Amino acid sequence: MKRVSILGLGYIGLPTAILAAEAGYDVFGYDINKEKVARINAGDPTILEPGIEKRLQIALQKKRFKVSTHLEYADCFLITVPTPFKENKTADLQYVIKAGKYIAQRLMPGNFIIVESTVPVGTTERLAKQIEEESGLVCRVDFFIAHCPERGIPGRIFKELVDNDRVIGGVCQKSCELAYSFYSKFVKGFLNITDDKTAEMVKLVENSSRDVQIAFANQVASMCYTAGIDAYHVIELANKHPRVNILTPTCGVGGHCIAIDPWFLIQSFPHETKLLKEARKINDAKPHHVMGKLLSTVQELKDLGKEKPKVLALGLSFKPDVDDLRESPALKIVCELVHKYDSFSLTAYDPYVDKETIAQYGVELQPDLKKALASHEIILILVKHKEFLSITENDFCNKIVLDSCGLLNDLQKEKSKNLLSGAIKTNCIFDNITF
Ligand code: SAJ
Repeated sequence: MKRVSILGLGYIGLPTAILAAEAGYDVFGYDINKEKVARINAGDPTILEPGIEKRLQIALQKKRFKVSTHLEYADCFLITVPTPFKENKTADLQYVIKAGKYIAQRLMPGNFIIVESTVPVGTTERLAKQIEEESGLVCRVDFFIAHCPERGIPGRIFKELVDNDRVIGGVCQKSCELAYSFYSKFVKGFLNITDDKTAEMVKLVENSSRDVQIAFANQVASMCYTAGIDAYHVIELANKHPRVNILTPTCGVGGHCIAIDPWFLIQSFPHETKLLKEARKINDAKPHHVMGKLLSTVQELKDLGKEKPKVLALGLSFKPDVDDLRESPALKIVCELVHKYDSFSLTAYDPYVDKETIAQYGVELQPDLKKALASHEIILILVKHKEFLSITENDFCNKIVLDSCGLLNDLQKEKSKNLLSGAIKTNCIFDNITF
């Protein structure tokens, strides 16, 4: 196995392509987006990930990696295309199906296909049948296929793709062997061998498990809010138990994985997924709770005679310390507040996203954190970027601070107990602590 074609050069496809090139494969990246292809070929990775720019440029210079809108013949085809869901919350497999079509046009006897995209249980088998029909080749005889779901978190992709254990789900022994041989060149984690359906299920239960755990954290937060106690402090103390690990309540669950993958199980197993549906409902409701809290705070301020309060939203990406805006609850909250209401003005600050990108959403981005804090009355903390740990007592003095992700608790821990004593009121969204 020498030549590898990777279909879909996004958050997983591109770093995987670079790792494969570094491991000595001749890697051909394929993407339908012409602009992206041109930028990647010019050494611009198009995504923010520590070290990616340099590693991409080296792979290009060494001629180990080429990117095109044309799919190259290869020994191994790797599918890393997105699998979003449709309006009715069922999996939209159009990109996987199209990837299968393109591969079928190039497939040669002995070739091998890996599906890394997250898919409903049974998809790899159906894709194998589709490719058999379209290529005239026979699966398990002429070509081989495995589902090997990715396990990488934006912001730490290179480390996680190398260090994490993986699951290799082949449709037959030879498929498992080929996938094992491909990954063993650059993965240090353990390569667990299983069948395709098991691998599909493993990936979906991993992400669904996280969604359920986040929903639990969000419910803890709601209970603490009603009880008038600090949820983040409660969780911190509960987590000191050796077998308890409650996650962090936030303004919602975003990204392309955790909020979507449970639906692939709900679609396939409607009677066995009551807990998953409830978790989705709880997590999807979070942005609305946050907006409700902001609106009532604005009203309180107006009742006190403030004409048009100025709100600063901190953080827009879907999670801390990344530029990724996909399905971001913070962005959703900010867009809805900006476009639906004119009783207050709202601008945002996020050190990871650029002004032009955010302007497309009709949102104004502040260039300087400290100046922005000084010129706004209400601070709505949406994402806990590490840069916000530089906020001091003075910055929050005489501000109304609404915290939806536990930054205040971290600031308080990081510095001193009385750090935020200057704030006139901190209506932490799901904790009711006044510092
Ligand atoms: N979130 C919370 N509270 C938490 C943790 C996360 O509200 O305590 C929110 C985040 O703010 C974010 C969303 O959940 O909006 C998802 O973030 P995440 O960090 O949990 O996960 P992703 O989407 O970046 O990546 C997940 C990972 N899966 C698991 O941790 C089980 C990653 O390993 C997968 O590779 C990825 O999905 C994927 O592509 O499937």
